[in-house]
Amino acid sequence: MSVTLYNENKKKIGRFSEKKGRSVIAEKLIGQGNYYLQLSGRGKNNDHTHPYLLSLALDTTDVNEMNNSFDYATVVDKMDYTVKGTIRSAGDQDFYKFQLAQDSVVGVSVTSVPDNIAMSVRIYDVHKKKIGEKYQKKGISVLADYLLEKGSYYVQLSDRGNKKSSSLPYELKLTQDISDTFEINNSFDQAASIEIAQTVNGSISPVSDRDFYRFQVKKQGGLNVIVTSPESTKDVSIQIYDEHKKEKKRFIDRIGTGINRNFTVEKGIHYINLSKQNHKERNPISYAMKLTLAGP
Ligand SMILES: [Ca+2]
Ligand SMILES: [Ca+2]
Ligand SMILES: [Ca+2]
Repeated sequence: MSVTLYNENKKKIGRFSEKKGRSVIAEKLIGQGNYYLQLSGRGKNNDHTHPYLLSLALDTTDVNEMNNSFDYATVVDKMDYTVKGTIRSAGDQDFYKFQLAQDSVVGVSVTSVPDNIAMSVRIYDVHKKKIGEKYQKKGISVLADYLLEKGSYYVQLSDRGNKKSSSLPYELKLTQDISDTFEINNSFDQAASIEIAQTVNGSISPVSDRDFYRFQVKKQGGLNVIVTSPESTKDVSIQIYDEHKKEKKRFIDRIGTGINRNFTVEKGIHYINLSKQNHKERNPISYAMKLTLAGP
């Protein structure tokens, strides 16, 4: 038996067939509208007087369908809100769209992943350019963080092999962290301007966060760098650059015990960069930093 599905324009959109005497059981994700089904024997000379039974069932439990493309993305307008969806047929793609009013660290968590689905999560910017991708083995939650500038973004969820399907819902949740007010400061060009003797409260987020600050030294002297983070035992890498972005100093210290370093700097613009050092910390490392300058 062969079963062919057509849309209302008589365009074939699916074909399912089985060997002689076998039932055909198939699923297809389709939007609202009119359709045709064509049933036939696969070969010639196989007519039979025995009637077949045809039944159609409709599953409309995933209220977000059909969100299979950017243009039909389901809008998620609340953070910390759980959205349920299903990867309901082979090749199903679920698109969601969200907006950020300010630069943020956005957490994307997909949990309750059905046992047979290897969940794939992709993030796109407003121009539909992919900016991140993460996936897991079958049945495993995907947790990812992204440092994003304000604007609109898309999340795409799918089975990694585009083959599996489940009627069980996954749970998608977006979270937003705006605690580091100096973000986004991940490059020299984005460096936040600070003053000597200013106390800077920042945070190194679990993503590939780098915190760049720019400061001016009015005359050559001894720079003292103090960074403290009482709650963290992790190693942090600190780099100092001159105004030509040339590295002048680099050290890796355990932040929890308090970092306190002194060295001589020339007059002029300098940059300092803090980042985490080779560890998979799942929590943000909040820190306080103060630079002071002693005369020659
Ligand atoms: Ca779906
Ligand atoms: Ca940061
Ligand atoms: Ca940063």
